[in-house]
Amino acid sequence: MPTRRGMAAAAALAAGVAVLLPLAGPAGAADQQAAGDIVTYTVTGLDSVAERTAVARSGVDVLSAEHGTMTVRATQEQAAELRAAGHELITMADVRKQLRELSAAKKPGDFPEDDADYHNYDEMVAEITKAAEDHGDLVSISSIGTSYEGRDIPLVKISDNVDTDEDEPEVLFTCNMHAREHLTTEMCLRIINRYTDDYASDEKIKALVDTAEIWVVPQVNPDGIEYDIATGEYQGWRKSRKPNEGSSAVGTDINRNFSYQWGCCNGSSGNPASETYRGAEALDQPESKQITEFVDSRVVDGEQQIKGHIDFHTFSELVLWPYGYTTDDTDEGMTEEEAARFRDVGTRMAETNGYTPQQSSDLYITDGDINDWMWGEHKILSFCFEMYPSSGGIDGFYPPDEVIERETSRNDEAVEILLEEVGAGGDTTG
Ligand code: LU0
Ligand code: CA
Ligand code: CA
Ligand code: CA
Ligand code: ZN
Repeated sequence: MPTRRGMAAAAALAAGVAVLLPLAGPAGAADQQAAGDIVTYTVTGLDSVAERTAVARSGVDVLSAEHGTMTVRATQEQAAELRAAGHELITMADVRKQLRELSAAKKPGDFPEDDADYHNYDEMVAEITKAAEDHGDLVSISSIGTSYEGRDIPLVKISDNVDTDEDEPEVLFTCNMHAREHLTTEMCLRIINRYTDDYASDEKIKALVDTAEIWVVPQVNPDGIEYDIATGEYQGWRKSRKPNEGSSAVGTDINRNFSYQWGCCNGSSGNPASETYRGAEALDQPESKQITEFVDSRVVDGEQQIKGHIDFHTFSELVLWPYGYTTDDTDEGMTEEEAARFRDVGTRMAETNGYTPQQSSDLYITDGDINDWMWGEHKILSFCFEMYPSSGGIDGFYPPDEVIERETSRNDEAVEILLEEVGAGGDTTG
């Protein structure tokens, strides 16, 4: 446990006494470390939510948090404060070396040859275009709008009678909102391919597709994704690519930019240099705004048609549900029954993929995230899946492409459970 002095130091940090130094140049983890300003550490011995939240609120950038450890990026001052608070910090001076090793034979604008099975933006577009060509009766492609840099953000719909808005439960899957979480694009592509390629041969898939309307956004943040792979070396990039007025720091954390309880609760940062920067105002990022507008547009005759949602992230192997902004199980718009349903569905999904199920704020407090908005605004059963691996440093965002098949198929059953939970499938035992 932190000392009393340590707790006071953590409280001071939470109050915003420490200021993140502006990042010089492209804010990849490696560059920051080279500049000597910000260093990646693993903080151990964080056994309680209060301790993890105190670390998250200290202004450091949380890379991951699981089972009593957090991987963070901190200034020297922040590191000193955390040490004074009684925490053990392990330096990760080899992060730059790791990124270099992970980037072996990397061509600008694409994944390293070793990781060629990952889909960049153009390859993602080609893959969904092929699905639509192969299964014109089941797939239609539109766009939720364009990213800051002007890329289309494709939206894929899968259903029988796909060009008709049928009276069926609708489900939404979103992927790769955080740029470096490339495994999630593969997750959305798997869902698209599975629910189309297997339609003719798998009765259960057919029943689900026939009785639901499945929406998929494989890349919420195409600008960030392309930036992360733009050079010969991975950038460790997380945020959008929209510049910030009055700051040299680029980008906003799209998953802190949604409008439900935006910026309410110290679960995001007001500093543009922070990895969890919430933006100057809610929905000032085209990516979050257009997701919001699409979901709003699914209110038909006063009823939200989308009943279930999973936003895929990496990493930590977790199934998370709202609210993120409060550690309370129930709050405005979340009754005990509703919280119990989240826990029940989340736990059942987690039993199939081996992830740890928990309320989002058990990880750390977040405000302005997509799941809180989906539920708080629209009562959509909305989960965040943190995919493989269960732990790691910066390398956790760049698993080799050999794991794609195993780690995406790992969620097949969980996806089915969500579809069935909202009423798709009916009696499929026959
Ligand atoms: O946005 C995040 O911080 C997520 C977790 C929340 C959805 C609760 N973790 S991530 O950034 O490491 N993918
Ligand atoms: Ca490989
Ligand atoms: Ca249909
Ligand atoms: Ca419909
Ligand atoms: Zn993420």
